[in-house]
Amino acid sequence: KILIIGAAGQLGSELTRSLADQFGGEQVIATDLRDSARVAFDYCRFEVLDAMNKEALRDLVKEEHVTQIYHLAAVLSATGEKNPLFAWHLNMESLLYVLELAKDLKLDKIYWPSSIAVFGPNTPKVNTPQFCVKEPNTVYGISKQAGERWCEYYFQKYGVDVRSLRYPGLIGYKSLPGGGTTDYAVDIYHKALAGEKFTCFLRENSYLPMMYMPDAIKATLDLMNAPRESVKIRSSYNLSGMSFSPKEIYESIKKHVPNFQIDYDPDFRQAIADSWPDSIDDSRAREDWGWRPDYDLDAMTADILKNLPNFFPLKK
Ligand code: VAH
Repeated sequence: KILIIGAAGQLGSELTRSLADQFGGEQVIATDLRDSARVAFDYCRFEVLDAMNKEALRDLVKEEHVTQIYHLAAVLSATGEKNPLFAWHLNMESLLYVLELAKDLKLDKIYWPSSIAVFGPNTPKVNTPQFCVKEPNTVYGISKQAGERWCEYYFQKYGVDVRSLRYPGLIGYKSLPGGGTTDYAVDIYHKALAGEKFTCFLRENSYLPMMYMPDAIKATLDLMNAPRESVKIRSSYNLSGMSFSPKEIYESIKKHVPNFQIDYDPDFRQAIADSWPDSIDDSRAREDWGWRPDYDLDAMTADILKNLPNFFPLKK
């Protein structure tokens, strides 16, 4: 059975569906902190689970004969800066519980998401390489870098088959903007469709690596379904879809919504964005397990503008 921790989050709500499609809903146990999330999981089992409750996690894994865990629960970059020690504690302790469990119970595979947030101000900004200086200056980035070290340690020392991707900013239409620095690129579509002006919390020329959610899901399943020996990087793979600035995504939307207006009012998240790369070299993911993105900015914009109104019916 497949257990997803944090299934109600931005990535989890879409990845859980794809895992149920691949393995069958009866093989998937979606868990999240909030019982209110249950309604979204009518196609698989749902259980309330606090990622910090290691006893409850162990009991669930043993009782249900779980063989794979997708550990998606984490505090994201912007929210993390408001509560650093809580973010560190949740992001790190919960990962260690999962890795220990995988070692003790010899679980088949573990998935844990990393992020371009592992890179810092002195990382090469353009075509950031797989191996380079990483001095993240956000708690989220520090926890992702430390998490990558622990994943590689548990693989090398105990043979735990844990796999990871350094996601760029993920953009989808099936969840509302969250505590991420890249979530301006989710919110902008909602504002465009609501006929409202969009105030962006980043500067117009803030280039960031981004990815449309269907590509992120494809990359995750491709990595997890790859033969063990082809997964040569056990920290976390660089992954790239596209790079764009707020100005560029605005222009892309404007082709469909001609009178859409934007203005820029950078806040504390600008410093976070400035510490991250502009673009990512994901050649190792392409070489090792055949990664290829499908979506560019205009294809993503067309797909979101078409589908978002059905998912979040516009307030009349
Ligand atoms: C965040 N969406 O903004 C996440 C992601 C690269 C950004 O890790 O925190």
